[in-house]
Amino acid sequence: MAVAVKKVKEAMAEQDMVIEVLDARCPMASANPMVETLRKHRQRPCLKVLNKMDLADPQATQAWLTFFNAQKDVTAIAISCKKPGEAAKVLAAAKKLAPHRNENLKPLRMLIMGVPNVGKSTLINALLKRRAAKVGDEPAVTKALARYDLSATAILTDTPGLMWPRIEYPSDGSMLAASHLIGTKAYFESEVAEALGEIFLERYPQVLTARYNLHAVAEPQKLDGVSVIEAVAAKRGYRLKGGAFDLEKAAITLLGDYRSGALGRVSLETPASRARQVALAEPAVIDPG
Ligand SMILES: Nc1nc2c(ncn2[C@@H]2O[C@H](COP(=O)(O)OP(=O)(O)OP(=O)(O)O)[C@@H](O)[C@H]2O)c(=O)[nH]1
Ligand SMILES: [Mg+2]
Repeated sequence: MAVAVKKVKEAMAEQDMVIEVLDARCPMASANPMVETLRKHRQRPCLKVLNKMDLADPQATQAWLTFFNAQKDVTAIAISCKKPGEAAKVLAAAKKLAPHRNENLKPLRMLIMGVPNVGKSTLINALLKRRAAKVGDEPAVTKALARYDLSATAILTDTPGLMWPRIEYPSDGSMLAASHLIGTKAYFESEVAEALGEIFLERYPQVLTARYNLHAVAEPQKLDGVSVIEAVAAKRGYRLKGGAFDLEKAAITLLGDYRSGALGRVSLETPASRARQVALAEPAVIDPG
């Protein structure tokens, strides 16, 4: 990872702009703060691509686009790399963001950055219209920087997914893990599923009720992340030998249902929930009078 960071830092000097791929379901939790630091240091504009929009809540995505588009030197768009033709939007927006490039003489050089498994290489393949970069539904598929000439006027550089040393908010860690943006060895599925259950209880309780018959396991006011997992186990008939719920298995099912889109188009955060999260985490200011 340290080597990859060093290489990306070096590469930034020879790029005109950054295309930062974010997960539309959790755009801020999936934003590596290093991307902003590095690109600002070199004064490079940034196209934020909210990818996997096919899985995200359209209302939340719209709110995030408004949020990011208000930032300096930033354009934000939402796409689904898996839908044919959508990647073209990326190139059009990128060209607008760096108009100073004289297309005939100097090609536009775009550095694709983002956390693991967010869809960077899928985006590259969609732009190239061929399977040039290796992709896979697990973090850390791309191992090294790779340059792809899209045309005489556009060059793309794929990068390995980068994580940063310290995730400031624990809830960001849960969102990253739930969305399969970090490797399964780095967390306990039961803990992440519990956190995901809490988010769903707050944001989409009706989805849980419809799919897992939530109210069969507890009174509405007593529901928490664990009861969501219990509901999954009850609904699916996951039991251990003694008859207790197999919560481990149910946790994996809940995560799988979220990741596959079986729970519908859902987002784990919005600009408003993010603002609340930041406000709650801030230490209380004591007025010395
Ligand atoms: N549903 C959905 N899945 C997508 C989309 N874009 C990419 N994926 C899937 O996400 C997974 C990861 O894609 P990659 O392109 O390998 O991700 P990456 O960012 O290059 O990952 P690393 O190389 O590991 O950093 C694959 O299973 C893709 O099929 C999208 O728009 N929607
Ligand atoms: Mg990749």
